[in-house]
Amino acid sequence: MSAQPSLPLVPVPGHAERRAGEPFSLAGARVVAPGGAGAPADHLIDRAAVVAGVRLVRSAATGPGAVVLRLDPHARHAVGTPGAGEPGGYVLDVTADTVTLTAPDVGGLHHGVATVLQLTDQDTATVPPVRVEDSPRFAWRGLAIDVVRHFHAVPTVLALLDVMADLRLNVLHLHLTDDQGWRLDLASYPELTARSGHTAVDGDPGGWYSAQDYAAIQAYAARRGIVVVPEIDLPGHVNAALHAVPELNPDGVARPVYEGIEVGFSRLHADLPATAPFVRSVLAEVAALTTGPYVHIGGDEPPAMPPDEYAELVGLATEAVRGEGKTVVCWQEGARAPLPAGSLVQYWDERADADVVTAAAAAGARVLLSPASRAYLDMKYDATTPVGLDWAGHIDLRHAYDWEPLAVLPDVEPGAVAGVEAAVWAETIRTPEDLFFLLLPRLAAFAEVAWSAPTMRDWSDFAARVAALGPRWDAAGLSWGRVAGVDWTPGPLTMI
Ligand code: TNX
Repeated sequence: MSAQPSLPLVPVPGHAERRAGEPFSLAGARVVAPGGAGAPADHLIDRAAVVAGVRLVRSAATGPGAVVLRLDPHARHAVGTPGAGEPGGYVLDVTADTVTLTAPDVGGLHHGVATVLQLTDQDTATVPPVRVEDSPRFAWRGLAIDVVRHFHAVPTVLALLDVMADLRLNVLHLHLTDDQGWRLDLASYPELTARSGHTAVDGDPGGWYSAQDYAAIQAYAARRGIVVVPEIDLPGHVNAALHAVPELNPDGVARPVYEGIEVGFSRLHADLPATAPFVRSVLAEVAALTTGPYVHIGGDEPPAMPPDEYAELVGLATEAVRGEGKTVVCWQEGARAPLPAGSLVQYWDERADADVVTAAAAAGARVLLSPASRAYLDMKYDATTPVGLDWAGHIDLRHAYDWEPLAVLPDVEPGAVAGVEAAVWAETIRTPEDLFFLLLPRLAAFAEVAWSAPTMRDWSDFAARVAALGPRWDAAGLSWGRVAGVDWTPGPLTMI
């Protein structure tokens, strides 16, 4: 929209203005965070140490040198943005003397902290004087990562959580089970990881999270305002379970390990006595280990089975999740089965008939938009990209940026759209370098689609702002794609 130089912020905020005056120095600053602002304060202290090399201290003393984080139900935010009613907004005032961040909810404080960190000059540890009023367009701004086809160890997930927080993303969806492996250790069925934890695509090394690892990921995420959603994929995509638990097979014989990347061949059987106890115990334990309010039950790409049997198996799963007080999330295929009111249905497959999703939304489900041709960041950038798939096309940076979520399913009421979620499937991703190379810079484009008002979005403005993130990714030791269309020459943006 505007041709004026922007502050180097991604996603672009609803309103931001550069003020006259000297910058605020983070060196020696105090963080004043009364009431429920402890997690955002920790977020700021943790990240300021890494981003700007400063050691901030908690204090109750306001006045010059203070960074004040305050929950205020009346915080006025987001002038003119359509998402002004969504949680997560904040108001930020930076002067030479103080930084004042107010938000009506904790998420807003986290997002304001991310803005402070992005504005921080890494060399001088100073923040320019600004006023920012901002709020998200969509409440759910997610990223799904597949830790099954190839495993991503805890440090990689934590590094990813830092990148997500920086981009104001607030949901990490972990795809924990599939045909190739089982990645969460459960006391109710220890054989799942014992037998299917070490396997992965092409015989590559696998791995799994202990309950402690999972707790550590969730705690780190919470400290950055991110909720973790675990996915146990069923009734298809279950070969790892069929390998570990023989009783889940009609002949009682364990299925062999699967190291390929085909889909749609494995399934649970509703009529086997082992099936219901398995589904109930696994989901109850996963729900109990999960601090957030959601459990994802998969439901995608079931092999051919009678619709009644599919509905019965999905019903078993939704009842188990509901019984633990959690909200159900499922892939779009799950909408073929009756779902509890308030469930979330995740749309991904643009080749399939979307009527089932539209009907579920009309009946009270909320919709997550993950259209593969835009949001599947495991797609190659172009034909020369050395990793990634291309079944949903190529996604260059501009293609990841220039799309309108509410046009994806035009028959779904905008009010039924909970948000958007990117996904990165790991068939071809062997290393953290592969992962971050596919995510960056496209995750920044996705984050702006998720956060910013359509009227604020502009490709060439984005291309100028995203260039400022390259040196930050370098400083964090992350690989990323120096893709065409952006002038990645190092050097700060002029801030006016
Ligand atoms: C589709 S998304 C899948 C995954 C694959 C992915 C590859 C979904 C619900 N199913 O099993 O990994 O495509 O891009």
